[in-house]
Amino acid sequence: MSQILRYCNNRNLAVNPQGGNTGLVGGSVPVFDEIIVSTVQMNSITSFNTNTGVLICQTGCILENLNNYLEERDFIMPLDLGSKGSCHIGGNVATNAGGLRLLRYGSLRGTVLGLEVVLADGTVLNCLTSLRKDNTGYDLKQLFIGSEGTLGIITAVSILCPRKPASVNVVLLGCDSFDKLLDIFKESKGTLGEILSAFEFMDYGCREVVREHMKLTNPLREAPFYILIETSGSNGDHDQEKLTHFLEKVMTSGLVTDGTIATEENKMKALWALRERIAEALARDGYVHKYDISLPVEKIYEIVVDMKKRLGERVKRVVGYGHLGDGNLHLNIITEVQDQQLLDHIEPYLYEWTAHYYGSISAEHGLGFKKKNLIYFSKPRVAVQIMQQMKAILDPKGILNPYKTLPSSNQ
Ligand code: 2HG
Ligand code: ZN
Repeated sequence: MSQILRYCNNRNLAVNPQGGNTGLVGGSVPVFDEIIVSTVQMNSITSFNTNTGVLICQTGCILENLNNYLEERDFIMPLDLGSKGSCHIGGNVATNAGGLRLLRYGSLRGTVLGLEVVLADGTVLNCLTSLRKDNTGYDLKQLFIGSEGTLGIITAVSILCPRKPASVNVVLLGCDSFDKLLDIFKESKGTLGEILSAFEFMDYGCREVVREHMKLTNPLREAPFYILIETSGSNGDHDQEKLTHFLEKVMTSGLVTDGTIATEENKMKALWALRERIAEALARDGYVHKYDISLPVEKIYEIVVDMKKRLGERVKRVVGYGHLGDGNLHLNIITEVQDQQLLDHIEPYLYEWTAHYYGSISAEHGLGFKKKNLIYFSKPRVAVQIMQQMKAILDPKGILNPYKTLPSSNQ
């Protein structure tokens, strides 16, 4: 990697780092004539320490393979994504991907302990430590987490992995209003406490698309909202007691209309599929406008209702789902064909709305090529200027993933 970058830098050749190519904002695909530098062959595991749970591996390891490797040793990866079967750990880190376990294990900014990165001129920056604590100077690895390959190419990752939970339960609940959904969330935080490992939500439209395009049936009665709750703990009896207490509370108080619980692997997978396969189902439904925003949690469904009203019959479907526990909404708007007039009706209105409530216009997917000019909706000019200065220091010739993440100079 070092030799490739040195060569390209000397000859002013632009490069596009590419992992599993599962990104959703065009960060991993070339725009003009960039050379694709694929990390697919850098896929070996360097070491795993069973005392500390620290895994060190190369950038091109597939997330699911890492998780399988760890499960055999009674550990798991601290992140889980719908695209786990093809995404690479290096791409996950470069995107600062969030996913389904963030609620429990936190973001990669906390779990990544070290990185090895090749800089634009081929210099190898070795910060591949395994320390939990290290306050010697600036934490440079943080610069590369979420930088989408614009400041350097990540070649190896050291990451802190949790123990595989001995007991896992998945619950699917139906509920008839978003306010009640928020009450259930509050209740789950209080009653389930530290065993809560996911709190995902989806609206009725999501149920329809997974049934239509994935042939997956939701076992619950029809309801405007569904909640998928996962608990993970080290003691089955203890978890069961907490879960029963929680379910009793939400059932008797009328917050929940219907529910089902799974403890057996296949049934848990089937419930997870109803949530994990929404994006895939939507892709088969028509032309998809994807939005990935974070907002104060009580606001996140208001924009879906608003958009439904605003767009009316002009669209095929407006759906809302996502990582409620992290205040992260995936708003997807589906039309039969691409329609510029409709897009003008959605944007910048949606981004202005998000900025008004101090939200982020990209919660976990990054800015890539498609959203780079929207950065000012979520960051002040001074912050963007500092980012541009950092880019100029680390990549003075601008060869690394150009046209991505930072706004075009005329913005
Ligand atoms: C998910 O949570 C992914 O399923 C994809 O982040 C979201 O495609 C989307 O809108
Ligand atoms: Zn997501």
